[in-house]
Amino acid sequence: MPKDRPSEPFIPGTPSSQPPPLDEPTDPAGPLPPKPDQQGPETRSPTGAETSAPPETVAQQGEFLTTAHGARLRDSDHSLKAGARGPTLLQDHHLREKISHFDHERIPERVVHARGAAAHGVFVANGAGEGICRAQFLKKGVETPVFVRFSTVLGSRGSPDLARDTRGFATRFYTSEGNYDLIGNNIPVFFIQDGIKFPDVVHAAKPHPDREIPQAQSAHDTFWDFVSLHTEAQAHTMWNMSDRGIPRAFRTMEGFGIHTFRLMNAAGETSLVKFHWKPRLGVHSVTWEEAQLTNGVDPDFHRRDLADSIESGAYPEWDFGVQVIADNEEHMFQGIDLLDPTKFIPEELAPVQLLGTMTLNANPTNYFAETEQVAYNPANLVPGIDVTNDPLLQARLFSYLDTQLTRLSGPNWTQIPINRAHAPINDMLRDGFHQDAVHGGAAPYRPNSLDAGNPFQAGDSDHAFIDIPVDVPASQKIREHSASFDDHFSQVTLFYRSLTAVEQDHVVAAYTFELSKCYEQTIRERQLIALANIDADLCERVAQGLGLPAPRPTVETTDPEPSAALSQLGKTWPVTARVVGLVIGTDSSQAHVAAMLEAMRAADVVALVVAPAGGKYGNVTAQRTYANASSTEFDALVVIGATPPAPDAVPALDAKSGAGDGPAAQSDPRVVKLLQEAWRHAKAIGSVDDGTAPAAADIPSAGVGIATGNGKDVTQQILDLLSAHRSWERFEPAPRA
Ligand code: HDE
Repeated sequence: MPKDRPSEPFIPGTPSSQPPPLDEPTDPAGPLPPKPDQQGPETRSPTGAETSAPPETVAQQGEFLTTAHGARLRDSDHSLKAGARGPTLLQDHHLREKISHFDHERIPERVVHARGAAAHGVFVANGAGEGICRAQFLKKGVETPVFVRFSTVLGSRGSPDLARDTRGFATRFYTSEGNYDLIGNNIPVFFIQDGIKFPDVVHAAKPHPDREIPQAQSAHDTFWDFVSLHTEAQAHTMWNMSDRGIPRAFRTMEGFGIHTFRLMNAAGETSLVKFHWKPRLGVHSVTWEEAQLTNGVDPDFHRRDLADSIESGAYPEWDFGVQVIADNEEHMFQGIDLLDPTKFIPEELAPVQLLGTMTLNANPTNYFAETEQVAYNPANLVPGIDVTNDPLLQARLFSYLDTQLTRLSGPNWTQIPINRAHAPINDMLRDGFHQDAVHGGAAPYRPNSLDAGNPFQAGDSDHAFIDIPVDVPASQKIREHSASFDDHFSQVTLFYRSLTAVEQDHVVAAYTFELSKCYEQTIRERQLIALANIDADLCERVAQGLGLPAPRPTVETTDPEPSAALSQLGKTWPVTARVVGLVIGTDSSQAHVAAMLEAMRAADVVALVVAPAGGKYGNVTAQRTYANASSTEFDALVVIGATPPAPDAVPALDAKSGAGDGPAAQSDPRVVKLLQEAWRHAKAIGSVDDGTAPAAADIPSAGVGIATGNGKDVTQQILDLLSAHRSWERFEPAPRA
């Protein structure tokens, strides 16, 4: 399945599989093939049968434009009129078809998770799951096609990728026993404990209903009003305020199933599990300032990163794993209520056991057909995997099916190509809008004898889905939650205390920023009480930033054992497809630039040349210019030689870096700005051949994360620095109380 990496030099993102000619083509020819990195859904019938139709023919075929009914069109550029200057005729059926279809191109966007990007891939099981789960796709060596959609929760479909928000991580496994959808997030805990509160939390977090602002963010009164009153939301909110809320890329995010699920093996033994996705590249984030800049300069940052890395052959990979807990009627584990989705299990208490690896290796060919129309459903379960009584999960089992009825216009959304199962479908669901299957037979009911009894119930045969029989405790019909759901703070303290000093500083800054955007002081004061219940120092520092007194806690605070696994810092990871900007001037040594490009590419790093203007510098092609480059698109920068002001520089725009005498005047102000931002964001910076820009940007040559020396040394140092993601040591942690 994995394709060869395209030959170098290669920059992903070209719009078409073939470079366009200058003049409009006029010789009839068939549609161009998709780009090599693209793949559509498998060509399956609505009932899951393989078809022989090549994928590229299922949307368009032949060289001539036709109507939707297949009649060739002589002309589609002019409407049919009574004379060249006369009125348009009602009989123009082609105009009507074209405009009418256009008028109906939009469908409702998802009420949550509207903004997303997706990719095709494959999951390969390592066999470690066979002992706990009978699902076929977990058997050793079994390869299962997957389609994964990542998303933000709050923003509308066109909102920016780097909103501070939770990310959706929805995976469909097209297994031989039916579609299995694991619809999780990049955060292991959820806002609410009971699904009935979902409309409340979403209404609070969405833009205010009167002005419909702010878009795609939680920094507003209604959000903080809700979470400070409904304190079970504090756990999730803390994760949002941490660096997890602003990921560097989808491929550097963890994924979590959140709820506890019940597995059953071939012998009928059951266990309780939490699902995890572990990214091979580590868990990394951007800084808040980068997030804000990126939302302006490249709102598609995450979407682009996913598509580009796949197109360039750097396939994102995750290990799939489970924390396994012995099944028990109480659904408890070491004091943690497994039915409470605002709680997680620290990995130190139950290690994640890996069951296989997922590789995303193809981009969709059509956003709407695939990414927009994919419709996940937590009720899509396969034999061996079942739900628990988590009241949040229970409500989801109703919601997803329901939402698709409106969003995809009727009950036959399972027949849309991206939603078709790869397992045979033999249901007795009939008719409805957009029925694609042509069912035969006389008896869509059972029992029947007219269709010879078909389809038969599978009974206890191997591949039948089993509702795992579990005892339901003696109970009373009641609208309440269990007392064990009442602890809203201890795990929030655990999470906060497990972060390193620099990560905690980010949390403090995030709370301070968000609350400072609220208009109502009472809401800030109320949230400060929640913070006092979490950690006194955190509360003190946020209160200081808001100019308010720090309140006393209202509950008994706890002192939990920190979990080292929760920090994102302190290890090294592969640098695959991280992006380095090589900043050059007109007189930079082309040989040195070419050598560094080669060395970076050999290390699987994407190196982009940032030059005074576009075009070629000897054999080196400029991919960015001083005018269009943004520091936020690079994980590291290397300046090669002098970078004097380019002709289009406007030094006076930046008095600090461009104007006057001294080193600043010797470097283009935009290069200086690139470096200053990279420095502020703790990114690795290198300089070879006496680059003038670092001095102009006031960057100390012996600073942490600064690489100097010859090109070879600098390359190695940059790769080493990148493997740790950032040089956070550059900054002193803020003083603690
Ligand atoms: Fe969702 N959620 N959700 N959710 N959710 C949807 O389904 C809903 C919840 C999650 O990329 C919707 O097809 C309710 C938890 C993801 O297409 C909708 C409740 C978790 C996605 C819906 C929850 C999620 C959705 C919107 C409380 C993490 C995007 C359109 C009972 C485990 C999937 C759609 C994609 C999407 C409802 C709670 C994750 C409206 C009512 C908990 C990743 O049906």
